[in-house]
Amino acid sequence: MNSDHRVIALIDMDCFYVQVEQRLQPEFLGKPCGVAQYYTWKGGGLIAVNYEARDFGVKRGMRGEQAKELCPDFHVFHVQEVNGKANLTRYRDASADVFRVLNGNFKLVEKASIDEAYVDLTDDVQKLKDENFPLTINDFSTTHLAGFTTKTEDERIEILGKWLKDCQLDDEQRNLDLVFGAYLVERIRKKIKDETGFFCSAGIARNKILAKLCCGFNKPKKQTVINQTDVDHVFDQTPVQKIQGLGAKAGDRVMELFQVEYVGQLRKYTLDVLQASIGEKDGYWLYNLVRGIETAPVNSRNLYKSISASKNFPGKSSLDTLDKIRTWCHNLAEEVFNRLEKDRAENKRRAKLLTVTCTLNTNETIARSCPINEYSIDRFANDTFRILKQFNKSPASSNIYTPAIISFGIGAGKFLENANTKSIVDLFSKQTTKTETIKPTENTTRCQEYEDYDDDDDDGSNSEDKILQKSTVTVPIQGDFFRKFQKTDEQIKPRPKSETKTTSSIVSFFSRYASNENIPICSPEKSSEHCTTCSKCQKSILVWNMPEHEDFHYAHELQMEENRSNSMIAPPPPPATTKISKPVKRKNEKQKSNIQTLDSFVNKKPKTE
Ligand code: TTP
Ligand code: CA
Ligand code: CA
Repeated sequence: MNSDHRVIALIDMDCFYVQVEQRLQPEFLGKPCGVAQYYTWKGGGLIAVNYEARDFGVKRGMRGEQAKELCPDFHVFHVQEVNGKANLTRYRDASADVFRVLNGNFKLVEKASIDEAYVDLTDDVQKLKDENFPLTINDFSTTHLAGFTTKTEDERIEILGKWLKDCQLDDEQRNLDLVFGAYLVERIRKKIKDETGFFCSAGIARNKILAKLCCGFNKPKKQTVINQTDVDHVFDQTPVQKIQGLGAKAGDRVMELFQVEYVGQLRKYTLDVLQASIGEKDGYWLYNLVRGIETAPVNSRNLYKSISASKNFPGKSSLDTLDKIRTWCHNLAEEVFNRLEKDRAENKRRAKLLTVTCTLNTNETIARSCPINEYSIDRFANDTFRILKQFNKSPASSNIYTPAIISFGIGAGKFLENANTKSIVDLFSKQTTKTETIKPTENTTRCQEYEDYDDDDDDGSNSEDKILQKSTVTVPIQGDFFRKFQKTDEQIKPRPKSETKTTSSIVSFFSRYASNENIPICSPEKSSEHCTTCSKCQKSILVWNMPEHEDFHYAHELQMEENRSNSMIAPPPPPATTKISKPVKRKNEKQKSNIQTLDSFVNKKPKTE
């Protein structure tokens, strides 16, 4: 399929956690509210703020008390705590409600984070087109066009009216599919609201990157379309870092290398120069992207890759006795167990690998894995305890644990799909009596996270004595990455065409920087007692956000993988000199609407819905 003819939507819930809390306590609907973690210093740090509060200048990362100074009526909800740690169950459940609606209505839905999803609408659009489905301006009550600023509802209707007419009259029908896509998204957003109570916003475009970009243009409760014919104009005003995949370091590098600020400025570079500068694949991807072409598919993967629970124990709260460690092994095991059981019932799969990550007060971070033979709190807790005990330097007879643990987490991953839930117990019941040996892997520190674990040979068979070692073993948190980064600084420079040569780097340019992209970090003080350092991006993350944070990495890594693989099969790019047609009307440009003629838009068949 020619990717340029796809219609992709990105649907993102508005101030999600706040809406989840308001659904439970509707008396707060319409009032300025936020969600804070714990009841700590100055009312806790805000991780979500609703739009009523944003009007007063309240922002994510502020303290509850600070918000109240700006907005005296501000109400703070607090993230639930179980066993002294934050519990995100109610947000995950609410997310599942939303995904149920999306999955019930569309075939291709990809979970991008706890509150956002990509939907490929191409086939649904085609069906509407085939039946000449009639549309009027009334079908687009919350739709906006990227690149057009409208101050009043009259202006919006005027511009939209012109858009509907132009799309219909355009012989090449470059934007017509987007009209139908926008209609479908108006409908599904209403359905989400009706069935879950939650408002959301959306972006509609020809590809995921454009859809993600424009989703944020008109929030909340609105949707934005980027016409393919307006991409140049929109990109001329889009800072490089606003593009998914070009945020953080990757974006910095691109801006520095090519001396650009806005995406549109990259159009002046030929394919050869881009490829010579940042590698064959990434250069090709970027060349196409700046022309509005991007082919990453929507993958209908809605499940978490791992289920984990973690907790920080800073300063005096560090775990320095075996008793404390045993207690917390049990608490975290219980959380992981409950979520795994729920996941098994809902998703018919089971996790094969348990990974324990822990940071000692020597600042060493350790990760060890062992097979999961059965879902059991005691089993998870015992395995975790056994792993942690291996790093204890105190005499075996003592209750003291040294060095003390300042953070640890348990994660279950490597899911076996379509697992027969009954047979899981049967499968392993005979073997549970055997003595399990969990030996430490080599004495490594600062390992990669378990998502990177690579045990391709494991097909769910249950080798009791199998010691699953981390294939990638040791990856220093700092060192290789930064060395590579510095090397890159020197090596990657735009070269004149005459000097260009194609390169095929194993580690592609963007994948080196990908992990810093659009990650839900919490901005409260980095020294916050509830922050932990993500070993993938080195950002300070609130402990209870780690599961979602990991999912963001996962989603992003997938995205980057797709970008890479798709750039190989993307259609050949147009020559650098190809002109892309400009939109006729621009920002603030008044256009005459003829609302009466809009009823004739697309077709005159009576509406059936
Ligand atoms: P977002 O979609 O980034 O934000 P939001 O839904 O609150 O607001 P918006 O209307 O601008 O989309 O994140 C979704 C939820 O994820 C958010 O409600 C709370 C949680 N979250 C964190 O816990 N920490 C973070 O750093 C971020 C960004 C989000
Ligand atoms: Ca959101
Ligand atoms: Ca989001």
